[in-house]
This record gives sequence, C-alpha cells and structure tokens, in this order.
Amino acid sequence: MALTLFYAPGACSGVTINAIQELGLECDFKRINLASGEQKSPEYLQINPFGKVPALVIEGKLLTENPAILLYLNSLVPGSKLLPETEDEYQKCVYASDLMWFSSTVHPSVRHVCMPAYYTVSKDVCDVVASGRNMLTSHFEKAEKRLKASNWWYGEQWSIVDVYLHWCYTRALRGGFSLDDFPALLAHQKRVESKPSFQRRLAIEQSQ
Ligand SMILES: N[C@@H](CCC(=O)N[C@@H](CS)C(=O)NCC(=O)O)C(=O)O
Repeated sequence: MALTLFYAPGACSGVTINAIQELGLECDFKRINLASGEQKSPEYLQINPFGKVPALVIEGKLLTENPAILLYLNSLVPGSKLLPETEDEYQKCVYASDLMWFSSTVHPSVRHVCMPAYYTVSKDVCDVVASGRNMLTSHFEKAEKRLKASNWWYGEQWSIVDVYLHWCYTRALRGGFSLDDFPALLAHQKRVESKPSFQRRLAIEQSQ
C-alpha cells in the first residue's frame, strides 16, 4: 500500500512519523515548510485543502486529523501495536477519546502559549499566553497524576498516546512553559525518547 505523509519538523506530525516507525510501515515522507507558509500554497492546498500537517495520502486518498490517521495506521498492522490490544468496543472508544483530547484540547492550549497571535487580533498577546499557561497547567496536572501511578499512559505498556503527550509537553517547553512542577512528565520524557522508533522519527525529521 502506497503511503505518503506530509509533515513538518517539530510539528505534531512527529507523532505520526513515530507511529509509522513503530509499525515498520513503508512511507514516503514529504516535508512541508511551515515557516515559509508552504502549507497554504496552492500546490499543497490541492493535496490537503485544510492547509495543515499531518496529512496522509493512502493510494491517492487523503486522510487528515492526527487521531484519525493514528487509528487508521494502527489498523494496518495486526496486533494493534500502537495501543494496548482490545476487542472491547468501549475501550476502543476510550483510545479514540484520549487521542482526541490531545489533538483538540491540549494541542490548542500549546498553541496559545507558543503561537498566541493565532488567537487574537490584538497586538498584545500576553492574555492569550497567560490563559494558555493556565490551561496547560490543568491538562498537565492530570497527566502528572496518571504518570505518578505508572510508567505509561496505559499502565505498563507504551502507546502512541504517550508520544502525543510527549509532543505536547516538549512543544510547550520549547515555547517557554516550565515543567519544573511536573517531575513525572520529565521522567516520562526520557522513557519516550529511549524508544528506537522515537530515534528513527528524529532522524527523519532532522534529515533533508
Ligand atoms: N487538528 C489537527 C491539527 C493539525 C495542526 O494544527 N498542525 C499544525 C502543525 S503542529 C499545522 O499544520 N500548522 C500550520 C498552520 O496552522 O498554518 C490535527 O490534529 O491533525
């Protein structure tokens, strides 16, 4: 099956690359330059009218939104390597819910801190950053509590949800958000980064 992933280094598409690496899938990786606005170029909008990364093209068909892409990728490999295996429909929906929480709640809060201008027409972005920090504190407190009780989001088993969480807090760190009050997250960061699939993802993001 021909897969093409449109990604940008440092963007949430890193979670998608990590998933592809964990699953061992063949994929053509195409880099998009967000800083120059390539995601809004007529050429890219032809491929993905939403003008964002990640975008996965499967045999010519477009799939967007990270949770949907991750669940789709997981379905390609028997034995659901990205999430703890289950036949239980409720548990499958819990996985979807967790992925959506990161993409539609935590990620926008990260953007408030790192890209506040997206959220105001005013030149003064201080309020947006402050509100982003408050939201992130509340989200990360929930994650911290969970990771104090176990190594990974789902107990003793790594999952792609850990990689999504890792992307959110490391992106926030790069945007100046301190993780000093979140020691369990900092310990989790080391565990996530020690996985070979994470290292292969970094190599892809840093290549070209
Ligand atoms: N809801 C989307 C969010 C994707 C998203 O915001 N991607 C960012 C990179 S982390 C992007 O493409 N930003 C470019 C832009 O908004 O112009 C998803 O979960 O896939």
